[in-house]
Amino acid sequence: SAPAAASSEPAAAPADKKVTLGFAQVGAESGWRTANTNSIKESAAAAGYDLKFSDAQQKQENQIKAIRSYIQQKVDVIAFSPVVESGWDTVLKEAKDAGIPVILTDRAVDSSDTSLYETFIGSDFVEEGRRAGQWLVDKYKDSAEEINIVELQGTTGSAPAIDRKTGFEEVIKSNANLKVIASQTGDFTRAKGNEVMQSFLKANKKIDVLYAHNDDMALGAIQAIEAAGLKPGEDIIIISVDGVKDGFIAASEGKINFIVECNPLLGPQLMQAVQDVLDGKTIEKRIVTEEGVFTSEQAKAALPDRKY
Ligand code: GZL
Repeated sequence: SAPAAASSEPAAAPADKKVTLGFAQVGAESGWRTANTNSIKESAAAAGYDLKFSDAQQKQENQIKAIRSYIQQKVDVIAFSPVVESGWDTVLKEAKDAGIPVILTDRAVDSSDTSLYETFIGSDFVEEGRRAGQWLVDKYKDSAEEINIVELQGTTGSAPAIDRKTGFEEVIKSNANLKVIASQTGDFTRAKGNEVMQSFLKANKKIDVLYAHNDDMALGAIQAIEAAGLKPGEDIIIISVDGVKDGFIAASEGKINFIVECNPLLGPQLMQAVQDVLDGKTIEKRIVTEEGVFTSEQAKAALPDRKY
């Protein structure tokens, strides 16, 4: 019988294998996170990498599952933004044993074994907290009034929530009149920020300042403040962190008084780190992202140029 028709074409030489990057994202909880995800996806495409991407809906067990699936798929590099600081050693050891390098972006882990990851690319959240506190200390430096502060913390156990609180408290303790009278997590979301701010307003008759660990919680709190018949930015001074578009718009309207920028555009630095790791280069264990601060007036001026 005639042999099966062989392909007339010579077998194509396997295209040199594309770099595969497995990224386990925190979730889609905030405008910052959306901008961060977009930066990672665009940068991976620009680098010609095959990106495998997962959204953990802010649950650590989902991130761990995603990392395990990347190990099974034998990706070249794993990167992720740890939703909380603790509980990563086991899965990171599995990646190490599988010979897959890991890069941390955005948030840190508290592992004492720093051989479990190649580098951590992200902001200095303690410094962000200090910058928030310093603006408040400067604002009230000549005042003898007792200033009641309420704080909307980020996700419990996350590096930004822990560190932004630490940095803020470190600076405001220089003025005994600046008192944090209530502090609770709003989980970095607008809905929770609104809900917790409502409870703050019910429980405290005098609130002078809100310190929100991100713009989304500040924007949720603004809804609650306005629903209570108060003027955000006037009756209650608002300091926020991130600097996403909606945060800048609120600041340009005078509803947020001071924004500490937290840069989400980590994609380019991540892809460079991926390439350096694959090229066998040694890279800095810690890569700090550049970012600034903006008063309402500065936010208004900068708004047209903002990329996210
Ligand atoms: C900070 C990042 C935080 C943002 C929030 O680097 O981890 O998570 O400040 C986001 O908006 O939800």
